[in-house]
Amino acid sequence: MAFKLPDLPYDHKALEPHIDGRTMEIHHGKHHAGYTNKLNAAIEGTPLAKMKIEDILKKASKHGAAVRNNGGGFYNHALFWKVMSPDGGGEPKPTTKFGKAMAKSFKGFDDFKDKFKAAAGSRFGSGWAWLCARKSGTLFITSTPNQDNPLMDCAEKKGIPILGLDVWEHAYYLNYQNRRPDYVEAFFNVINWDEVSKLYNKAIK
Ligand code: MN3
Repeated sequence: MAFKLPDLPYDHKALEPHIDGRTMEIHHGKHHAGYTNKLNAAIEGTPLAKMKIEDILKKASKHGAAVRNNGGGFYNHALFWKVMSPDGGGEPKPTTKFGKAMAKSFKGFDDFKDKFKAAAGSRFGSGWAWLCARKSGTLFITSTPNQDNPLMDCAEKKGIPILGLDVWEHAYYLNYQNRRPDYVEAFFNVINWDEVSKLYNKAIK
């Protein structure tokens, strides 16, 4: 097996009341596991089986729908679990490299929050909202449809994702039904800014 479903870094219920345990259980154990299994089936016996997921995604448009959708689903969810924590929330530390990049790229934390919420809210149907880094160190917000992400050659805006929010209905429907804005607002209570900061430092290396 080329790719392995990563364990959740916390208990299913750890993000309650913001994200409920049953949703996390199905989302990780069924949806993410499904993308992982289907990705492995799609690349089995091909040269892709020996490649890093990031390198596969960079040429996503060339590999066909199964690799694009399931490779994206595998990568996106692995990032999503990492950037959340029961100890999350608040704001990034202003003195770190990442904190300084945030201050440079947005007019304060509320400006960032408004723009991120707008990206998550305006994505029609299923997709993701992202905070991404450019190699130059600046940050930008974007959204992608389906399981696409900003690493992909077919993305509208390309960059290195350091924070992602799943806005597929399967991510919030049990607890929030049609109230996507409430789910997006709740996400801010569990963002693991220390991890996002680490991902930023890695991205600009
Ligand atoms: Mn999902």
